Amino acid sequence: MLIDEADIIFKAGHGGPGKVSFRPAKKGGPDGGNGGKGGDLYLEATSDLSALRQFTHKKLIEAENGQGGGSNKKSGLDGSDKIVFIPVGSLITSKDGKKNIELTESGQKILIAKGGLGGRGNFELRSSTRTTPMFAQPGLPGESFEAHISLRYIADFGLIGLPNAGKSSLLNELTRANAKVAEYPFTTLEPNLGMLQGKIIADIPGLIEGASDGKGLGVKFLKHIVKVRLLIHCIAADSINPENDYAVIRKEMGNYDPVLLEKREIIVITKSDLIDEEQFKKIEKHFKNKTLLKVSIYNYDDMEKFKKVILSH
Ligand SMILES: Nc1nc2c(ncn2[C@@H]2O[C@H](COP(=O)(O)OP(=O)(O)OP(=O)(O)O)[C@@H](O)[C@H]2O)c(=O)[nH]1
Ligand SMILES: [Mg+2]
Repeated sequence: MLIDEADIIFKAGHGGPGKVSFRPAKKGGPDGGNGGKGGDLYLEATSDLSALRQFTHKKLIEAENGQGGGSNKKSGLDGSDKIVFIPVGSLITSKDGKKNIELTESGQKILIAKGGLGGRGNFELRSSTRTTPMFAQPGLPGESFEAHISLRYIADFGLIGLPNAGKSSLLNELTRANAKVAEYPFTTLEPNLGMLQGKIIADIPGLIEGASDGKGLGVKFLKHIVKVRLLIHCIAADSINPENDYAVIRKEMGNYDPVLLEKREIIVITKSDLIDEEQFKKIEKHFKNKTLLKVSIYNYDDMEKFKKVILSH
């Protein structure tokens, strides 16, 4: 199951305490060092959509605390920063609803909670009136951020179509994604994302008749199509009835939300190596006034042309 929501507390590191210490000599003055700073906590967007899974059992994520100061004016080590990977397209809302942060680009990094400052040791706390402080400062607590994270799919392009149409294969060819491909339907159970020249392509699990009523993997994925800028509707070249394949998907989209039917789309006849030019012409006749493209993952020129067409949108 794809986790697309999570409640989580992010806590930056606590500053380390300052040290109270004195030089061992007879009249030894104060020499307690400062505490180290607590680690900062960052969120970084990743193209791995399943990244929210890490929060299924963890509700609190903390950066490291700063270490306490030592004798001989030795400062404590700073706590190391922590980076938490969050799927691109996540919306992070603070529990009080006041802060909204969106991670829209893979690699984007934000500071979500700042580490607390270390406390000063008694060496630094000396002054002309207080030459031998018997105390030191505790470190300051790190910031904490109580967040609700919800995953939204903001892909530029969405590969849609019946199961087994070759959607994941296209994603793998176009991007460095490593989506599972197999010769049976419903291979893809959760959307996969890939990046093509800075644009995100989503491979959406196959839809079937009745999807809008919850059949197959159904509605869960129709909602993701809403966010996509261009639909790439995949139809297998060796289908018995390509026109019907197309109509089935369009019907489900319309049933779910008629707005989907107004989205820009291109139609791609996949696995075109399985048919000849004449058969393609026949298919073409059924899709007058539509942008139609044939593509085979085994044909380099096809793939290059396909890339150009989608990137021009
Ligand atoms: N001959 C040929 N076979 C292809 C091509 N593209 C994909 N296939 C095959 O078609 C089958 C289905 O491919 P997938 O990429 O898993 O299809 P899918 O649309 O992602 O399927 P689901 O995830 O089940 O919806 C696999 O056996 C692929 O090897 C192609 O261009 N030519
Ligand atoms: Mg697939």
